[in-house]
Amino acid sequence: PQTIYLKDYQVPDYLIHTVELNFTLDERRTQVVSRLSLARNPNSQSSETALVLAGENLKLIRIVLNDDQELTEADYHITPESLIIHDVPQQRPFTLNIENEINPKANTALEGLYLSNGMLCTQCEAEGFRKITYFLDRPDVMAKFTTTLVGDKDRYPILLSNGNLIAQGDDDNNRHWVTWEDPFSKPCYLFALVAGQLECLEDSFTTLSGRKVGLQIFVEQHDIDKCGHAMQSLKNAMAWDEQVYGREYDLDLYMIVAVSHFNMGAMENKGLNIFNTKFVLARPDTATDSDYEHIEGVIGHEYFHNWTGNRITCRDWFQLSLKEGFTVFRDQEFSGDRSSKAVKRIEDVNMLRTRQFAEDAGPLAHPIRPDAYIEINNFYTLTVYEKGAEVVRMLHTLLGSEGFRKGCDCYFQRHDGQAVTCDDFVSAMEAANGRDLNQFRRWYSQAGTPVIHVIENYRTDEKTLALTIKQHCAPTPGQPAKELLHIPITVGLLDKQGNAIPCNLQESATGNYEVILQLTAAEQTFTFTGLAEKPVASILRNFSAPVKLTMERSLDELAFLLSYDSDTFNRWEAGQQLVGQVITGLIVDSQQGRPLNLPPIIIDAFKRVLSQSWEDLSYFSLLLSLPSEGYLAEQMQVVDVEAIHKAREFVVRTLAEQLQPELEALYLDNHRDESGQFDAGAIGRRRIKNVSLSFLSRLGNEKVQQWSTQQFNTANNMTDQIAALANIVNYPHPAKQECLTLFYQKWQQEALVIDKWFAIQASSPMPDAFATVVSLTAHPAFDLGTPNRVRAVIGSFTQANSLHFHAVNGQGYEFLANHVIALDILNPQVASRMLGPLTSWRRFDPTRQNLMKTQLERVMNSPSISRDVYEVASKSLM
Ligand code: HT7
Ligand code: ZN
Repeated sequence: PQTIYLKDYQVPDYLIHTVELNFTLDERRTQVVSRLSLARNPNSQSSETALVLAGENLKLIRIVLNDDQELTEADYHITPESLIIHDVPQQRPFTLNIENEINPKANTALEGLYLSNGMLCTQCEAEGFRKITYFLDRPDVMAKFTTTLVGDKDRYPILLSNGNLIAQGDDDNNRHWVTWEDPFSKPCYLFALVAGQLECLEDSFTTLSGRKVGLQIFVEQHDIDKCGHAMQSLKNAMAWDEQVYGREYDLDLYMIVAVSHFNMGAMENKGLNIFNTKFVLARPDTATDSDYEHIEGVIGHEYFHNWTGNRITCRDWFQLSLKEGFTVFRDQEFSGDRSSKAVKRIEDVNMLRTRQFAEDAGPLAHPIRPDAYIEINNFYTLTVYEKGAEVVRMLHTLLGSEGFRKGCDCYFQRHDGQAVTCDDFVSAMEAANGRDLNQFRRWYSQAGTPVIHVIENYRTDEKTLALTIKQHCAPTPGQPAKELLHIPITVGLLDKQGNAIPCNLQESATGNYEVILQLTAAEQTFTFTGLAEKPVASILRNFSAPVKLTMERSLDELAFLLSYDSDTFNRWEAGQQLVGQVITGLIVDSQQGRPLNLPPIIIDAFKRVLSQSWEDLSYFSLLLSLPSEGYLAEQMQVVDVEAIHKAREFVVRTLAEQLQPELEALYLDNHRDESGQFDAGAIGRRRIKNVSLSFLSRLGNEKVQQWSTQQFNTANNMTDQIAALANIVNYPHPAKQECLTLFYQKWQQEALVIDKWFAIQASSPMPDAFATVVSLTAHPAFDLGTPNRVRAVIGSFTQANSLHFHAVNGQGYEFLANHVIALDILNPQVASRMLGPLTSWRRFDPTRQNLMKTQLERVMNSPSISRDVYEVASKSLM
């Protein structure tokens, strides 16, 4: 397979001004007629005059040039990936009418036009449009689209595409047609069509300038009672973007369609978002509080793309983080404003540190703006999205809210209607703020997670605290030497009583209680003055940069910060460090066969947290949660899944034993039926109650088992029901099979709830987990063709069940390889994502390394492997 390089970027040789599409819809034989108005790009750098259109799996029927010249086979050449027309007008605009056929039913890759539960829908990002018709399928070719859909009235009563509905009518043979016109120029990856039997929830939103926008959410009939939250989320997002960024919606209609077969979360097609049902459908009894929050986040994300992605798009796919990093930053802030800023930040950092840091330290590490790819679908990564968002967040930190907003305004004003680069974004920030961000730009080109090492030196005689900070970044594939980065490090100081004290730097005594240190050199010393006693420094507040912070901290100092730090992120982080250090010690004890003991400082710290009264109960529940097994694995040189599990479980169980009365009281005090209430208080009470139940479930006592069964049987909301079921499945419980059967019977018509049923069993630490997973893949409701189901079973087992996936007999690895090979034939995109857990083989002991490599090689050598899977497997073996 061919590698594409950023350095080879050239402007398109031809531009497309308008596109008129006509679809005659049919499950097996959809006819596509496309009329393109084209012209040679005056800025083309190439002497090549042939017109090369991208196209895959298309049956070409005819091509007509300028309405009168039907091309013959001598005039063009077809390859598996393109249509090359040898001779087209160079000096004046011309038209091409192309007619082709496609087979949506055979499209199991879910890219292009495909079938989901009888509904026809499209997914064109990144390069799916070329599976619909021949086109200049690249984001810097922006055109105005008019789309006519013709279909059977019974089968396809609803016919949707981008923009505004401008005409409709009836045809013969019980068919009807609708024409949609999108007034905005767009790249073809934002094209969408949907046709099917759909119900619609309607509402409206009046913009700041007084325009009324129609809002429509389309779903399958049985889901119409689960759209209310998505609609409210959309209205919240529209209002937020006006308030925070001054951005209004620009069409008269905003449509969202929920489909059950979808490769990712959702897609921001102009005016016609297509969503995975998982991020639309919610009813208190079917969706958890976290589901509700994710729905609001994803609805916001896709809505925010209208400005950051659609109005201003990417010049090429290397610039993906321009729209994704920025839009994730926007959705994170939106979610933080809607719920708890503290909790949202911790959740985001948790995910970054466990999953993105691992990606950045592995064989597939790449900068947020990659410089080469084989298959672009493999670059919708945590690095491009989540680290990309952290880079935008650092700009926000460095420039301040106002400066950042000025930079955004400048970016929107300069580039509206254009396809631009990450560099253009940074330039707008520079121009609006009079700042030089040249060193900062390296964040876009450099892979790997920098390590920041801090050494403190307090001088009683001078009343100063000097922080010497070093930065270092280990080599990553293709980048042996790293450049120095510009890193904002937010710092606060606490006195012995835990009060904040002014941070007066030697060179600028501002008297502020917080300061942003600008680390730009390999080593820099920052000296704080006027400190009569040694303060406790709170460093990297709010996780101000995506780095690993190392410094010597005693357990006492961490316990102090856990009690007093006013920065909610660092307060939680101190608790994580405190417990993390202890678990790390216990892992070694376990490996060396020593008895495990929990130091009293941990129990005291938890007691203190438990004894305080907390307004934000979701935050409280995070303070009580231990670092995950994934995070602990990240801290180890050689990952030992068994020792991690054993040590962590020992700590949870001991805490449950030592704090049983407090945890029981917490459970009982917060156990009430507030189903249907989604205010912070009700959500927080459910969280804290279920965290307590999870601790107590480790004790295996009958009383707690009964609490779980009772909660399971009586819960009127999915948060409580699934939390109870998780405890019943994850720890020995006499009613396990009965509860699983009851749950399945109750929810078998609700695919998203059944996904939870699969996922819980696949991620269980119980000894029979592997046998269970194997039997789940033979369950009648398991289907390799449904990505949500694949993620629920195979994804949960391989990504959320390290203990069993990494069983030393290698059966987990073989299981994954078998499924990736089978899945690759149907859906390469999802297959390649599923392969991820095998790529981290270097992190394990030699036995496991060999077993994992053997399976990766087997995948690599399987016949007709896709480009997607080949790229991941081959790069991880290099
Ligand atoms: N921009 C969207 C990306 C996406 C996608 C990419 C590849 C294959 C399928 C896909 N579905 C959606 C989603 C987003 O980031 O908003
Ligand atoms: Zn996005």
